[in-house]
Amino acid sequence: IQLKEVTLHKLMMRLKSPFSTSFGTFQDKEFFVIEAVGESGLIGWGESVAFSSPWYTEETFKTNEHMLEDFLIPLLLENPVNHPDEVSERFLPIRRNNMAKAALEGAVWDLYSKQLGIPLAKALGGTKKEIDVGISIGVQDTMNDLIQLIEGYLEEGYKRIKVKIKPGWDVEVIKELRRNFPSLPFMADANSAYTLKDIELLKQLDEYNLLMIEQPLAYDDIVDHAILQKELKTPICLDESILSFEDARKAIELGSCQIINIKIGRVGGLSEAKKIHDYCKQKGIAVWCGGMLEAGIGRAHNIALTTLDQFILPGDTAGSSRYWERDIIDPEVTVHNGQIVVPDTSGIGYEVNREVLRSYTIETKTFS
Ligand code: OSB
Ligand code: MG
Repeated sequence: IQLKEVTLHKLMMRLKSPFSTSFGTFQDKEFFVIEAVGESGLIGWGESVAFSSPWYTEETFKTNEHMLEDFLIPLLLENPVNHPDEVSERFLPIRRNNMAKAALEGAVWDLYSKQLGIPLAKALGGTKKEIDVGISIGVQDTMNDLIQLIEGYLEEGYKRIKVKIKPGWDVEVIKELRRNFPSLPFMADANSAYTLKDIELLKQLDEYNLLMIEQPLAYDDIVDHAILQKELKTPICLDESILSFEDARKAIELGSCQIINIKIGRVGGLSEAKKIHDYCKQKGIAVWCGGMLEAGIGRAHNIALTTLDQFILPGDTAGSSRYWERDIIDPEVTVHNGQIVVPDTSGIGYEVNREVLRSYTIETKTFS
């Protein structure tokens, strides 16, 4: 695979409704669509997932731009790669900046599978024809708002509900939800809002039969999570703490979690995501695919990854209409009975709609 030209499309898309977590609220999403043109003339698409502020990890939309322009794109234009797995190897001299790396690597994976004429899911080794999905709901103003939202999403068929919690919006909320929905498969995501000082509060969550509690403690911790897991019946799922295969191996070894949320951007690309998946399968650790409020291209990559067989729990990859007035792909991603049908055409399996893409574009830059 030799890239002839890479275009960065700088986009701004507004979420239909703001999304709140323990660390902040999102509404406008700035990101890059990466268009990588191969020597064959075929096009691979990638999407950067860092947000505008460094709240979730240290990366931002602007650090992604800097890394892509000044380091990553030049490294790939220089020489061909034989396989997409070589992209992350080529990027090894560059520390972290995983979301920038993943955005470009994703475009190469799409191009590679298009050159082979097979779906990206198949190129990754995935076999599922449809995937199960859940939905992640941000912190709401009132309990009533939250209950109504959940009822709506259950009607749409989502297989599990994730609610965001934070100090002051936690035990009471979970208790009320369990009272209202006695058999609902649901879970809580704290996005690192607690410390071990809150252990009594976190232990109270054990009473509500949650599927898991996601990232309760610090974003860079695996030691305290291991201490906490010993005190809880509820499985801990790590998100922010897992940035690589090595992180996953160490967390599993320490007993810091029983479940891992794999996000392609957070771990630096599809090749690393697959490595983590394979290791978790070997160790009997369940995984699911997390989300970064992606537009259609990122969503398509998530769908392809989720076809791997250790993705045994429903992920956060909801339908396009949960986020956007009009997504940038055709067809848009739709969910029926809590499932997304995996496309069977080559590459990511969705067409980028140029007209819609242009309508959200602030700037484009081409490198060759
Ligand atoms: O922790 O998984 C998270 C959104 C923004 C930042 C972090 C997270 C989330 C979500 C939403 O939970 C996932 C999605 O619907 O894309
Ligand atoms: Mg999370």
